[in-house]
Amino acid sequence: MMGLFITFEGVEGSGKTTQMQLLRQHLEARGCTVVLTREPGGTPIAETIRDVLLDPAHGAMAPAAELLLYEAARAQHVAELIRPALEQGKIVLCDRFADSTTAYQGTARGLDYEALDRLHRIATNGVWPHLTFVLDMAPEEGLDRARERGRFDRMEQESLEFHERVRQGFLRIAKMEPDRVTIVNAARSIEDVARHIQLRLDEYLQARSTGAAP
Ligand code: T5A
Repeated sequence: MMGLFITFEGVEGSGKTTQMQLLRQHLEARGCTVVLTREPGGTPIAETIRDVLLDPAHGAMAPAAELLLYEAARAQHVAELIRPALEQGKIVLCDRFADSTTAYQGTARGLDYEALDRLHRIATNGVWPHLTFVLDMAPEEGLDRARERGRFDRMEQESLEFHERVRQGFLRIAKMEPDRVTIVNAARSIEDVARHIQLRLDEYLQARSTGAAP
């Protein structure tokens, strides 16, 4: 697969969408073809699953049902959009991916990590990010940013303790996979965060050009 797959992770309102748009501009200015997408979602079927997952009226959703719906949306997204784009040599920037399931459904909800890993393998079928940015900040600050947009979705309505566990979940993944996952302090200005991301990407592309990175 010739393309480049970059994912953005972090607590609610940490600035993923903002940073993806800036990185797209940066890459397009260099002549790259960039696809922006998100999870859950990215294709019509997966967006329909997103509506079910995030509807505040679905507070009774069982944790296992939640997990399987996130993975179902991912399986469709990978098959229909991400894999074909990577095979065409494009750069795919994705707002959340399997690390979100590990942090939200694993660390925060307490579902079994091994079961999650098996489901990731089925849903992704070998498609895995080359590079991941975890935008790290205190969850209460991110939720404040998200709140300014209006009504909270079903996940945003979870307790602050839940969102703190999510944050710890992402930090755990970054510790386990330091080559793939970069922690970015997202409490800084938009420009400072963007600069950090661009520097890390340039470093990665340099390593890739010499065969030192996948
Ligand atoms: N989920 C998802 C799971 O539980 N399991 C899974 O497997 C997956 C894939 C998805 C929900 O589903 C959960 C996680 C989520 O709860 P979502 O739409 O992706 O929902 O929700 P968020 O990730 O919270 O997305 P948001 O759009 O709310 O947040 P972003 O994209 O991180 O933040 P952004 O860029 O929209 O910025 C938010 C606000 O802050 C400002 C922006 O202008 C904007 O107003 N901002 C800053 N302000 C000051 N300083 C900065 N540095 C700023 N950066 C951005």
